[in-house]
Order: sequence, then structure tokens, then C-alpha cells
Amino acid sequence: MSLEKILDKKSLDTLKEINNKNVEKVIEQFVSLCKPEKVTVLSDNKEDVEYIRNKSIENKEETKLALEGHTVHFDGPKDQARDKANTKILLPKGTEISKKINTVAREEGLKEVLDIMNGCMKGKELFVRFFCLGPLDSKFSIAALQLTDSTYVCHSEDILYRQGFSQFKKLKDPKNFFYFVHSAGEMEGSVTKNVDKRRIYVDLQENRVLTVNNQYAGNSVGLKKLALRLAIKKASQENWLTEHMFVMGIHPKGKDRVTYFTGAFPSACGKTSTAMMSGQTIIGDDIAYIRINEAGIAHAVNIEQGIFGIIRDVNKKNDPIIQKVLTTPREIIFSNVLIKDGKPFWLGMGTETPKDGVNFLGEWTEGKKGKDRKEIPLAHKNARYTIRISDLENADPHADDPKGVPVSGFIYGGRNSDTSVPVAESLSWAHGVFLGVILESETTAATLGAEGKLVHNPMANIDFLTVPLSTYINSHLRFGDHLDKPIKIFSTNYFLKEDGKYLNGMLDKKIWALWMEGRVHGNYAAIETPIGLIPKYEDLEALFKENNEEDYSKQAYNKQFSVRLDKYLDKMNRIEKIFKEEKDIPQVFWDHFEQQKKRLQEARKEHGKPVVQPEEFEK
Ligand code: OXD
Ligand code: MN
Repeated sequence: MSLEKILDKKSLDTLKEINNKNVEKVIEQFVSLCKPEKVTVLSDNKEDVEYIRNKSIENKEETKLALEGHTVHFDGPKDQARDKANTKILLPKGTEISKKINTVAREEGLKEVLDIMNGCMKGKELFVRFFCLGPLDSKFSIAALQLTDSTYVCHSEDILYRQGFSQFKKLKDPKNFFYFVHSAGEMEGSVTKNVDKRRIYVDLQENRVLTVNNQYAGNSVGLKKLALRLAIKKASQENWLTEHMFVMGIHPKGKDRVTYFTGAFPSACGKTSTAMMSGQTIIGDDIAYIRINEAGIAHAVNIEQGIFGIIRDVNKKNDPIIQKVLTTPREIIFSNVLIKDGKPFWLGMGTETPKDGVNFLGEWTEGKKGKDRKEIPLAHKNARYTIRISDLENADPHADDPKGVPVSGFIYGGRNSDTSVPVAESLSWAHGVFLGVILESETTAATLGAEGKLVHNPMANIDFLTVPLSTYINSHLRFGDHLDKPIKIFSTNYFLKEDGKYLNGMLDKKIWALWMEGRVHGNYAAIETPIGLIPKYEDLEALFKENNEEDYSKQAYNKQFSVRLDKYLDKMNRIEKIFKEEKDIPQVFWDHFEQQKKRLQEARKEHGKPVVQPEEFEK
């Protein structure tokens, strides 16, 4: 197929500007497979970006809302979260990644997905877009080509990612880009019809992801979770890190300094709200690239420039800055919320909500029941907003710095109701890697399937790993060895409960962050326990008073920071079982496993009880 035949003059001229035969080949291959009615190649200019915005209203993928710039998009009833079951890594026959990662033999998987994609864009327009992962003109930049028949995907990417037309024009190696081919497939109205044929196949060999019959951004938007998977492999080969991490600046009161942290939390475990804490600055809320510079200092960038955030519980009290952005005119896409009279409504928004409207299932009235006889909530729990970080008043001034920001701390946060203390520091880099790798978390609405199940999620990255777990662990261990300025590693848990009630308030996480920041600068002493270093009461008491104007009681501290030895030992048993099934786990991991288990067992013996209060470890 010749491009001259399928492209109009404007698209052809735009493509010629890129002057990249590899890009042209991709377009030719997928146009001839997917058979769109029209192909439009777009650049970064205002007119082209506007074209997408208008098309998205015209073709009803989005609907305008009352406030200027606000639109709503619905993903369809069965496509409300990431589809883990149908996301697979294509692997050469005979290779393995991990028991926990879905893979399919490459030839077989390719045949399957290409068959499904055959003719999937019939009657539709295919858009060709150019973006950049990470800041432009930087060591971190990765050029990314997106082919999609969805204007919602294009529009989301215009908000979430840096435009990359100029990056493509400058590519030194014309093969050095990721590419993503997406099709929402055959439509019923504006919803994908054949969700049973939803496939998201990651082809590491070609640095590409093919994704079809879906709309939810976690499945469809190439540069988000799909590029994350490709970049994990690339980073592992090139000795840097691609992490499911936010990047933020922590600013202690009264001190003239900012300390940058990155943090990995499984979906819907407080990651965005940590990066958005009052008084601090945000660089990114989801995915970071981290590299060590010539001086041996780790620097991180946000690969995105926007947030695809969970809207549930965003309200004036919890998230005043996001709430303000969501209620003022600017470019925003709401997805899977309730719409009434051109206004969006969501769960936990803290204001009165209507008794009827339109949501992800269609017409909704209060009390309406679904097929499972359960009441349908007014909006989906995983409903989202898509905004630019530059619209936030707490955006960090270095968000687009091509050098990235220097990183002083990593945080691994899980959702755990009965074991983990709210915050602890690792005993060393390798112990910190161990803590990250044994992260467990209760499942949430951000992926399809049961909620509230405890699952092992190493570094909150298990859904995205494309290298063996052993390789991933080794990359981290090696990264630490190359650091001249060490990074401290912490673990957090905001979800500890007693009698069904949370032991911590929403604002407590800021205190843990300030404690971690102080630890980096040697401001606080800590108590050594079998699971790591925990804060002293006096330091937290002062931090609560100064920052949250709250009297933090010794009783609350003792409850929150008691080390639940038996529960931790149970966790060690679960972890042992999981890792025994994995291949080639490094000895360093097992050393830390044995040492931590021994410390827990010895403390159990010494104290003769299952739960030990912090001060008892000081004696
Ligand atoms: C996300 C996720 O949306 O991890 O960030 O699911
Ligand atoms: Mn995420």
C-alpha cells in the first residue's frame, strides 16, 4: 500500500516533515491491516490539536459540559478498569518472566491479536500522533508514536503527555521510538461492542503495544501503562529505573529547602493524594524514570505532564487544590462520572448529588438496581479526571527540567489493615529493596476483579513487569551500588484499622512525609525494630502540633506503631511461599528475608507476646 494513495496532501506533508521510513512502515502496515476509511497525520500545532478536540465532540466520544473546556467520556459498562487478564507480554517460546505475569508465545499471540485487528477500523478515521515520554531534549526523552481510531485517546494524550513532533524530527536513531496501535473496535453508539475480544499485547521485540476493543485509558492510552511496560524492559537493559512512582517535593515548615521523593503505591492506595499533600509540590503522580547522573546522584522525571486521577472522594476537605481545578473552566476530561444538567458528579464529592442523571450504565435514578440486584452507585468507583499538572497551584517549578530532580527518598506504600506500621525506614538500601519487593496490598476498583483481596505487588509494579522478577530486583540492587549520594527507602501504610475503623486520619500522611524528609537530613533519631526504623513519639508529637495543629496522643502512637510480630511473621510465610516459586531470586533477597524473620522470631521470644510497643524496643 502506498502512503500517497491513503493520505491527503496535508497529512502527507506532515509525515514528510518527520522523514522517518520506520514511522511510514508502521503506518502502512497498520492501515492495510485495520482498514480505516481515512488516515490523518497530525502534528503539534494548535490547529491539529483543535481538530481532535472538535472531532471528539462531533463523533460523540466526548460531550461538552456546562463549564468551558470540560467534557465527559464514558468507557462502556464492561471497560471500567485495567484488564489484567487480557494484557499479555509476547514472549519468544521457552522464555519465562514470572509466575505472576501473563505471557503468551509471541507468534501465537501476534497471530491472535492481528486477526482481531483485521478490519477493526472499518468506517473510522485513524489518527497518527507524535508524543514524548519525559521532558523534551533530555537524556530521559523517549519518542512515542500513537496510532488510534479514538479521539478520546488522542485528546487524553494531548493533556497528559508532552507533544513530540519536534522530538521525532530530531531522532538520531530513526528506529528509536516506542509505538502503540489502538482501536476501540466496532462500536455500538460510542461504546466498544466486542469487549470479549479485548486484547492488550505487549511486543518487547518491536517496542510496541497492540491494543484493541477497549476504551478505558489504562487499556487504551499508549503512553500510560502500555509504555510503562516497554520502558521497564528498556531501563533494565540500560541500567536505569522505570517505576510506577510519583515524584514530589517535600517542603518542611520554616526550613529553606525542598527534598524530592518518589513513591510507589498500588492503584488507589493514596498515591495521588500523597503527591498532592498541602504545602508540598508535585512533579508527577504516576510514572517516573530515574537515572544516575555523572556525579552519582539519582534524578527523576515525570514521564507525563498530566494526571489521570481517581475522582472518587475528591472534595474540598481532602483535595482542595484538585477540587478547585475540577470546578473551574479549563481543559478537563471527566470519565465515568454522573452527568446531570451538564454538570459532573461523583462519589464522595462532599456536596449534594442529584437523584438522577446519566452514568456509565446509561440513565440512572437513585435506588436503581443492576443485574446482580445490587444498587448501582451514582458514578463508578474508578471514575476519573484528566487534567494538566501545570493547572495545579502546587505544581513544582522543576516539573519540566530536562535534568530531572535529585531524589533523596523512595517510598513504598501499601494498603494493609492489620499488619504494617504507618511509616518505617529501611535498615539499608538492600533492605529497602527487600521491603519494596515484599509489598502487599488489598485490591481496589482500579483493576477488574474482586476488591479487598490481599495481593503481593512488588514495588507496586507487578502489573507492568516485562522482565523476570529476579532481573527487576537485581536492577534495583545494582542501582543502589552506583549511587554516590544514597537514597533512603521508606515504607508507608495509611490503612491500618482497629475494629473496622481506620487508625489514621487523611492528613496524617503529611506528618509521615515530613518525618521521612527530616530523616534524610539527619534531623530525627529513630527506634530500631525487627522490621526497620520507626519514628519516636516526641518527634511525631511535635510534627503533628506544628503542621496539623493536632495533639497526637501517646496512646494513638502506641497503637499505630506497635509491631505486630505474629502478623509480620504470617506475612513472611506468605512471602516465602511466593518467592520459592520464582526463579533465580538473588541471594541478597533471601539474606534479608532470613535476617528479618530471625529478628521477628527473636523479638517474639524476648517479649513473649504477639504485639510489642515501640518503646519496648528501646530498652
Ligand atoms: C492508574 C493505575 O490509573 O495504576 O494509575 O491504575
Ligand atoms: Mn498507576
